[in-house]
Amino acid sequence: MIGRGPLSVLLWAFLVLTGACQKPVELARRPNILLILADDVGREVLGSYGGTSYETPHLDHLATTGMRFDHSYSMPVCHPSRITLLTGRYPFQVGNPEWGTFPQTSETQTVAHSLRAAGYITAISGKWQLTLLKDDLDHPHRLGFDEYCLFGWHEGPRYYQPLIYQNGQQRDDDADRYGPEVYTDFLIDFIERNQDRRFFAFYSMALCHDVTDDLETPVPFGPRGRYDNYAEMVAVMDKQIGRLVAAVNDLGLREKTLILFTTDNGTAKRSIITAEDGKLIREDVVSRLGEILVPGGKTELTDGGTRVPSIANWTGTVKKGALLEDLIDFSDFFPTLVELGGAKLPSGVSLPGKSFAPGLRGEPRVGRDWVFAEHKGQSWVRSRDWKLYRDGRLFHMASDSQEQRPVDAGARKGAAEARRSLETVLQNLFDTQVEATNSSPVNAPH
Ligand SMILES: [Ca+2]
Repeated sequence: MIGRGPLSVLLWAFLVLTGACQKPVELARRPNILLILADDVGREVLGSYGGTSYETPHLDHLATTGMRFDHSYSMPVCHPSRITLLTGRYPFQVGNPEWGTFPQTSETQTVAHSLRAAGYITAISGKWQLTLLKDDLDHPHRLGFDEYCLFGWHEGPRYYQPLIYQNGQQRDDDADRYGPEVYTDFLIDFIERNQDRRFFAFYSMALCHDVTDDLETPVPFGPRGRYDNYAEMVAVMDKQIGRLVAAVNDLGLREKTLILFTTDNGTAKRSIITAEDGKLIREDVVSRLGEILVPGGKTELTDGGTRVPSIANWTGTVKKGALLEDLIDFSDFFPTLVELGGAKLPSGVSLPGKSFAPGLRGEPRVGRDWVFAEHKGQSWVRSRDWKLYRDGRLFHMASDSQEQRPVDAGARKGAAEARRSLETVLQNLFDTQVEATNSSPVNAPH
């Protein structure tokens, strides 16, 4: 027992500050982490978010037996979301890496490295997009993943007759296989092999992004004689997630495993459906929220592009049917996983995100009253109700979620105060970033 003298007070303060008092308990409760990142899936797609165009039973079950996030924000396109997720920093803070690249200085500072250093075995399956793997097959390993199974992004097909690299080699047994089955099989095998260890399994889904559009010859059709349409891809996305969850169930690991689902940006506006004479044909993607028609919002900095569905499910820890109203953006995943994994943040860098682990436990979260997104040099910060673009446009999102009417200071109660507050956030963000270079994001395929 600690006494009451000055030295004891100092000892107590030391133990609290270093986390030593709580460490044994927290270490024992460190979960496996199954992070599922779908591609091009907006809120309106999921039944649990009110979507009525598609059936998403497995995701809806994760939501009803876990927690939905109401204010979860990604970047509006694939690559910057992945940069932010893995580095914990916004793209402009790591030098605005060009499309399909990863900043070399951050290679050893990813969330995968942090979890590995804390004893986790790590794997990623599906989409990489951070280099052309044919030129650098060690890249996922260098970024902290012990194992990988990833399609050759912009090198070949990701769905039918896929081109897939696995742990440093190109697979040669996939000619008759369907990519998403391969990616899921790999991750299930990884989880089964490591069921007695703590694992970080990152399912970076190919679905529901359409086929690649920059190869000389269009990639192969599936059995339908065309490419799968968006609804068909949503169905397979949900099915593959169901397979993964069933595997975790079968191993009896649900109470030891946090399942986190999110998506890298909103639904695509159009999706490639076929190819005629070598020319790709696209169709619009429009979904329903009951009577409301919702066009895909990918590439836009609007809610349609950035306000994404997110679900946390952790049997025995996350309350069933809960709704998390905390503001969350992609920079928050890094500190969250670090906290839950008993890991450490990388030294020498400042991360903008805050852990939402308290929210998962039903506890109040401290320190985050804004989120950020950027795309092609434009950016915004927002609270729940207000959104300020760096070009000065202010929107009252609570009453104008479609951003139809910029608000002038004084035109609405609270507008001037919101503008001042968010301007300060923007100023601090851009003043404190130290690594930005003059390079700009490039306009490239996703
Ligand atoms: Ca995407």
